[in-house]
Amino acid sequence: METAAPPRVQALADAGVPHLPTQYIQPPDLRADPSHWPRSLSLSLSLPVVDLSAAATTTDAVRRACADWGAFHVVNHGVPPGLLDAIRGAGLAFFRAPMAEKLRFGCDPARGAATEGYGSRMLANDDSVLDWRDYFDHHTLPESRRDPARWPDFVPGYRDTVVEYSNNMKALAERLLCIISESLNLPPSYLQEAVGEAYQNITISYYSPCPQPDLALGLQSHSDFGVITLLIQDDVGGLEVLKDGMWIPVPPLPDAILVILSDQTEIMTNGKYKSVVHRAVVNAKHARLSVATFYDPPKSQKICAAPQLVSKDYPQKYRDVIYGDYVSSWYKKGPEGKRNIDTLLIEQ
Ligand SMILES: O=C(O)CCC(=O)C(=O)O
Repeated sequence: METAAPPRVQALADAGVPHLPTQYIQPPDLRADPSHWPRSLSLSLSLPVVDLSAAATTTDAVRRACADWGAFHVVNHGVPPGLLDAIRGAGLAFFRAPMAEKLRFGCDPARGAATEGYGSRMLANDDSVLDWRDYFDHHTLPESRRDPARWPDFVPGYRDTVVEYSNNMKALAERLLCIISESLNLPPSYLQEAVGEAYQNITISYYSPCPQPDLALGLQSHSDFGVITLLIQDDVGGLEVLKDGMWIPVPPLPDAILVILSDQTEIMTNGKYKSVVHRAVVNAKHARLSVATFYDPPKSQKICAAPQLVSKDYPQKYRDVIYGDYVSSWYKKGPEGKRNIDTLLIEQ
């Protein structure tokens, strides 16, 4: 939940604070360690790129990427590059606008965690270390939740761009869920039907230049709690995924869209595909922008392992869960790593 007057990271950065305020200082074991970067680069570890136009090989490539990484880039995805530029441009225009304009669209503190609007704080509890990030969250699906009047009115074309982007991301997420289902020998519509009516939020994150980037995180380590996240970033870089205990940078790939598997997919696939832990690091010189589109079940939906993926040799890994309960517990505990999904583990 937002406090009445949340500190805006961008305001701190614009004021030129020379040192990182204490609330943003991560404990040493959670800080980004630049010494990891050359190591992962020298191992040439980089996220798979899947060509969605290569029909013959796409399913196999998705299977490998989901099993090995829980994340992958897609290219030739059918979303016009101009639309990717437009949503990034709209976001940038919002964050570059005067603070007074932005504050007219501030998150409503009375409506709890993850409310729609301009925010700076992910969790309700005040004592957690804060992310060096501001964001704008849009509720975009189902259409009954979509109210463009809650989105900025001072950036020309902003609202139309968000609507068009939302529709394109819905179509792409559905297409990907078909391919992911097929990659597990499930009927193509399996995952989409198991999810039910899609809930979609679009979060534009803005990471201001940070006075002491080695002490802070733009966004702390987490796995997403829904089904699938589609992410685009600008050309600055800062996203990292955790693979085999090592943080691997995910440099921006022009016009590609990053697919991130989230916790409900891990539950539905009985752990055959894992949600990926990721975080955003910051830097001293450049602001960075990303746009994350979350595809989630309704809060009332019961999520469980696909029966076809449960056997004597491969028993059910996670307890069934009502999605709304999962989200509440995520917000109560905080994201740190994947400990939320771990609470559903069934002792074997
Ligand atoms: O900014 C990024 O690259 C990561 C964003 C993200 O992980 C999120 O919004 O959940």
